[in-house]
Amino acid sequence: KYSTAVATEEPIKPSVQVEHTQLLIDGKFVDAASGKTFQTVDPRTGEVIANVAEGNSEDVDRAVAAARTAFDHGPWPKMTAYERQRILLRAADLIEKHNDEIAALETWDNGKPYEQSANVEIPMLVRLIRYYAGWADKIHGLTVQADGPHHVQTLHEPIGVAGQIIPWNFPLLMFAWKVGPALACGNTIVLKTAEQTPLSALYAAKLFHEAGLPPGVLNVVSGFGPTAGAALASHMDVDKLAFTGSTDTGKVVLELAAKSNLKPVTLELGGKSPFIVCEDADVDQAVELAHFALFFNQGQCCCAGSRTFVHESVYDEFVEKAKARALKRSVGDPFKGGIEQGPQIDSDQFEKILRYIRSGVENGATLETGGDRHGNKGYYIQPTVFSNVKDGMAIAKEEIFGPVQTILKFKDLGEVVQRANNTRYGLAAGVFTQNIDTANSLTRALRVGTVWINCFDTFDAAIPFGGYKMSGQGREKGEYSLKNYLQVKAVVTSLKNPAW
Ligand code: TXE
Repeated sequence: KYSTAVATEEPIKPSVQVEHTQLLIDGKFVDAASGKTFQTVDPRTGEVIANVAEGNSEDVDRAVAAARTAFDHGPWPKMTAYERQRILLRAADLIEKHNDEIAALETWDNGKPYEQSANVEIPMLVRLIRYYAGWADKIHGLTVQADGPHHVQTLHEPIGVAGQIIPWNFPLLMFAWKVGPALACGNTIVLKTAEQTPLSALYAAKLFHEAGLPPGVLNVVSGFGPTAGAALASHMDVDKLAFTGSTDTGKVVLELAAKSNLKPVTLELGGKSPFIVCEDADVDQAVELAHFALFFNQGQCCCAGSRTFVHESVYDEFVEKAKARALKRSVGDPFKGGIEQGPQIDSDQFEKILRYIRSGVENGATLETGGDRHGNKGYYIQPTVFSNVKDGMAIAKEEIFGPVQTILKFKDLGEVVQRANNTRYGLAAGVFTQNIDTANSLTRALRVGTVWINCFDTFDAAIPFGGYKMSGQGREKGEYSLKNYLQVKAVVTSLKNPAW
């Protein structure tokens, strides 16, 4: 049924060893204070890859203390911007040099196709670090025209110790989105990785140290959310928190930040992004793009085009072609060439997705293809397509975060705008049309942080990303991200001889 079905074959052995499983605190790899470890698992098989040090609040305290010292006593924030820039550029070079090992670790721990890790994601990480290195020596304030005999200027200063909590779907890209701007601005960092994917960030962070990053500037703590994550969010000595993950956990960390020291928080949360195929769209292109928008990264994207709205005039043709495309999707061992889809991240996500598929069937959506696990080992799921989906169904309202495409029918643009916006989320949208007026009108009407027109998932270091409504607060990437990591100090100097 599938062009490649290797989920039941012996998994390919990754071409990399796991070198780092300890916490990275103050420039050194150390065990957790409790001595505890947890298992990180290969999603292809459910087998253990490595035992990793399990950080808890005591380790977060140690890491924050190291970051505090590195911030308060330098040299990092006080270095010249040019020196900081050079260290970031060297780190990017080292990551590029180790591209294939890092990609192999990422695929092993996460399950995403190796070709995607090696040819897309690690190069994007390198690009992003170079982009922010470029900003390091271009951060400056303003001179301000104020009333009265005063000379007024603003200084843009690093905010201090940044706490960063990242998810498992793009472990290294989320690492880069967080550490790139924070380091460029001269902050120090304690970053907590997701418990499902602790390995690649430890490797990358080590390379930052090899590039000359002073000890204590970038600390990486592996561990669980309610322990290590909560300790970071509520820490009194953390000056800023950046979080990517679920909307529910976003609410928790915002509350922890508010209840502790009111640290500012940026949040990048879930989504249920509409992908709108208008009646004048090129159907073949739209099918391919909608397929990519949903199935990319096993469907585990916060901005996945997870509500495919198709105009009634092309609906039947679209559904037939979307089904045919899903049937052609190659599913299997992500280390194998030509594989488009690997396993889901873990058994929790695997079960959650299968529950949503069952609910779609029970609620009367038409299961066009897929609907079950793929193979009999690991967390693989068949590419699944539902048609005749109605707005009220759970599969149309909630974030499935898996390879399940839901196709809905619409009649006119006013209606589709209203339905597309009728969600608590507002992360992204895709618009597929050849009419510039339709594209512009839809873009203005959609309440989302990104609109992709005749493209989807176009990410670039310079393009800001973030959500409206319950998809988040603040923006990452681009110039916008810098302001998350800067304080503004107004400096007012009295002028003795204003008449001159
Ligand atoms: O997310 P969590 P989970 C969505 C997606 C997925 C669902 C659940 O729908 O199915 O969330 O995934 C840390 N204090 N997204 O459970 O809990 C946790 O350790 C502090 C969308 O993995 O949000 C991890 O590092 N931290 C998303 C991070 O939060 C806590 C990507 C994310 O985990 C914590 C991932 C706590 N109390 C899932 N509890 C996206 N926006 O891309 C957990 N964490």
